[in-house]
Amino acid sequence: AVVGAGAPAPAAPDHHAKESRMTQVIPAPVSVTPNRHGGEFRLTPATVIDTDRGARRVGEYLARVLRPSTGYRIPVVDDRRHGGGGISLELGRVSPTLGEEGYELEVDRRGVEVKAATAAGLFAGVQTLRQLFPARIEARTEQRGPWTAPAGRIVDYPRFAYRGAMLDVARHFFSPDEVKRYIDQIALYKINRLHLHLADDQGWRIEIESWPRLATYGGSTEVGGGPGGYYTKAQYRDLVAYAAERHIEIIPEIDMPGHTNAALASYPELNCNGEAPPLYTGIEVGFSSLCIEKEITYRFVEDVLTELAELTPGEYLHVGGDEAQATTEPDYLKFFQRVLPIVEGLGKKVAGWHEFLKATPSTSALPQFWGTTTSNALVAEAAERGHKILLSPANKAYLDMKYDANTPLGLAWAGFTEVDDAYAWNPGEYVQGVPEAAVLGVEAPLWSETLEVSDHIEFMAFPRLPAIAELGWSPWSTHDWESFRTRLAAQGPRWTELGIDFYRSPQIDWQ
Ligand code: TNX
Repeated sequence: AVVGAGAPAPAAPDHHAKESRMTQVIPAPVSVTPNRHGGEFRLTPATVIDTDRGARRVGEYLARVLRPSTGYRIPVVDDRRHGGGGISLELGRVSPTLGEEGYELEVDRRGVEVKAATAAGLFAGVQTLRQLFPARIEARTEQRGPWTAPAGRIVDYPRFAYRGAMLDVARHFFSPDEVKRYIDQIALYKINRLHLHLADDQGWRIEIESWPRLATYGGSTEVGGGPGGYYTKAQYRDLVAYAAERHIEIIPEIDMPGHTNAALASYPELNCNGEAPPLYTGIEVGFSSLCIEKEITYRFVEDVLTELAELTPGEYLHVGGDEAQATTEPDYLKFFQRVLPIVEGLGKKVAGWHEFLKATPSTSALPQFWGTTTSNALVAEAAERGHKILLSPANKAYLDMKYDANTPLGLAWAGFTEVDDAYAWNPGEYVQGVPEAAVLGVEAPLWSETLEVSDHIEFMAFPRLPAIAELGWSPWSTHDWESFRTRLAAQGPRWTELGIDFYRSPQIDWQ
């Protein structure tokens, strides 16, 4: 329609704003059907969350999101007889196409109903529901309502099983509270794996009882020479449980045989010459290696991985394997031919940076592709042999790359990565010879050479993490930059409420 010149655009009626809220969800759901006649659900002081017994924790989680901003009591009950009129989280029979993590979400005047086959599915539905309420629902202090969600129906399930984030706690140490903060943030976008890079040249961050100096000495500093730190086993178990409550599995990585200076500095006997190097606080890579010919190296690896497996309910242990420039090629192969069976013996699957494919692990092993080109023979051959591949192309998914030349944090070796770069690739046909069926999923790594505090994590992860999360969750048919940038703009006020210090990319018309 032609709007008269100079006439101000008419204010959108309220229900239009709410209808559009239904289509502003990130990651984009499989199908969104706003109610044709409008209508909305409204939280009131009488609202109750009604859950099945097996979904009680999801109900509690949702209540903890909704209580501070609304100031309502929002009790969580598992009693169908209370008469409805609230939010119901139902485990039960749903269409098999929803799979393990899918959900149906129905909003009408009387209530909200989320249905799924598993608690994970309900949890995903709850993340969508949060985004249907006004942004100030995320505030941690009491706000004014009205607390409305638009009526309609969403049916949703993920494209890929693995939707990951990685945090490097080795270059700079992040406290358990900082890690929990990031867990809360990534859960919003249906990320279901958190890979923790627990050891590198600059620091060893997990208590290992059989080799105690790894943490107490090897963890005593970080890039720049700060005090570093490490997680005690109790703290680490608590992180695993915290993540699990948010349906996120933690994948621990001990990088080897390179990236091991912190271990080599802690125990002289791990060095071929028997001498411990000093601790390292710079940001070079590729200078350290475990001693391949010493038997004690394998006792060390076995002890460490055994203790790590005990701390890990999840299916994977990540053994690194990247940038082993200080290890000869034959030594590298020899090393992994000893180490891979150790992981299998612990009943875990092995994950590694894609170089470890040189050692031809069994097809249950998960290679993580981090290259900057779309052709990689090792990875294509692995897909051909039957490996599933995890995709973290550095020039797309590395959250530590600078956005542009003015970004004060981050590195630039893989190029600048603006929001559109992070969003503009299709994991299902990205690496030559790796078809969609061979892709387990995507992961957005955040290396911390330049990052010291939560603010820094947030500035690099937001808004690119939601871009990678959408590539991992949403069907390719929903992929659309214009739609994404509009939906991203609507996240800004939510991040402000959550205290997330995000990068105001000039590509987005922030609300
Ligand atoms: C490469 S990618 C690394 C890390 C660095 C990162 C910085 C990979 C598997 N290794 O050691 O921290 O670049 O972007």
